[in-house]
Formats: sequence, structure tokens, C-alpha cells
Amino acid sequence: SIKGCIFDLDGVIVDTAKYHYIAWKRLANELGFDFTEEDNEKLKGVSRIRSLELLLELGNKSVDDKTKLELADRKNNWYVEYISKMDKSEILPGVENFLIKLKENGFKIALGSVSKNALTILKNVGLIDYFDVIVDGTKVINAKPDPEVFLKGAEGLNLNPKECCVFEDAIAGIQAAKKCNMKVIGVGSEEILSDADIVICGFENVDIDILNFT
Ligand code: B16
Ligand code: MG
Repeated sequence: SIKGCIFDLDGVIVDTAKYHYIAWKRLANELGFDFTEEDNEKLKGVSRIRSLELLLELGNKSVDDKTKLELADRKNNWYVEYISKMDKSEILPGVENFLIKLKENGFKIALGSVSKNALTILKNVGLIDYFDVIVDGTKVINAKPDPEVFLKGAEGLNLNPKECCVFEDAIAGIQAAKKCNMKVIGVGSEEILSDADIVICGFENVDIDILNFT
């Protein structure tokens, strides 16, 4: 049975995808091409440098490795500026209540994000104390769909992967959870996240007994 939950951050706990989007768009525009919300879907759950490579492909640009790092840095500086203004009001509806219920019922809680900015975000929105374990982009080598981030989460919680349930909004994240035999609840659209065990559209009115249905 499920003893712990592993949460993705971006798109599950907070909507930082919109900040990633405006920062990548700003970069694309500086480089002379456009970047749409649809293009941004492909970047969800993907590492910073891989996201940049996908963006450059879209704009038909090729640059050397040094420039790549410079561009990724430029985007990240804007992103950091946006997230520095985040507060409690940006926690997605129902999330904090769900975390409280998990705690009350003895479930363990981990973060499984590939973002290097995860700690800053959790601190800014005031949720950091709910997490027993935080695995973020500073602790993993491989981004999703590699299962490393979730395996490290389970290990940190001292649980078998089968005892963990992952909450994910990205296709890459669902693939990662499936690869290590974890239950996965998709957060978002059923159409896009059809590989998840179940899909919820958000945490509003979702009870923790959803963990029994997986
Ligand atoms: P950073 P998650 C991911 O977070 C985002 O979905 C993805 O769009 C981003 O490129 C990645 O983090 C790296 O973020 O540039 O802050 O290190 O969904 O795994 O919580
Ligand atoms: Mg995500």
C-alpha cells in the first residue's frame, strides 16, 4: 500500500510554468524568433539546458557550448527575478490542505523536481516544512523522463518505489514514475496525461482516499 507521496513542483504545487514560459519567450524574442505556449509544453519537466536546446532548435539557431551556458543563465536570471516575488497566494488551490491531510494520516512527503530553483520557491510560498525529503535539480544528474529524481525521493523516504505515489503534470514525469514502478496521479488534462494511473484536474476537493484507488 501507499506510504508516501512524491510531488513534482512546477505545475503541481505552483504554476511556475508561466514564469518559465515568459522567460523563455523573452530569450527567444531577443534572439529574433517567437515562442508560443504550445512550444512551452515540450519544455515541462525537462532540464534547463535541454530546454534551451529545444528552444534553439525551434528558432533554427546553433550556438557553441559557451554561448549555450550564457543564454541559459540569462533566462534563469529573469526567472529568478519573477519567482522572487512569489508568495503563499500562488500555491495552487487545495494543495496545502492535501499536504495537511497527508501529514495527519502519517504519509511521508517528498519533492521530486528537476528545478535548481525548487528550494527558493518552496520557501517563498511557505510550504517547505511539509516535506520530509527534497530532491531537486541540484541533487540529480538526469532530468525526467529518467526516474532518478523519484528513486532518490523514495530512497530518502526509506520506502520501496511501490509504496510511493507520484503527482505529476508533465508527460516526461509520468514516464519517469512508470519506469520505476511507482503509482502516478496525473495533474492536468486527461488527454495529455493518459499514461497516468488516474488524472485529476487539481487538488481542490480531492481527498487523500484517492491514494487507495491507484
Ligand atoms: P530550473 P519540475 C522543471 O520543474 C520544469 O518543469 C522545467 O520546465 C524546467 O526547465 C526544469 O524544472 C528546470 O528548472 O531552470 O529552475 O532549474 O516540473 O521538475 O518541478
Ligand atoms: Mg512539472
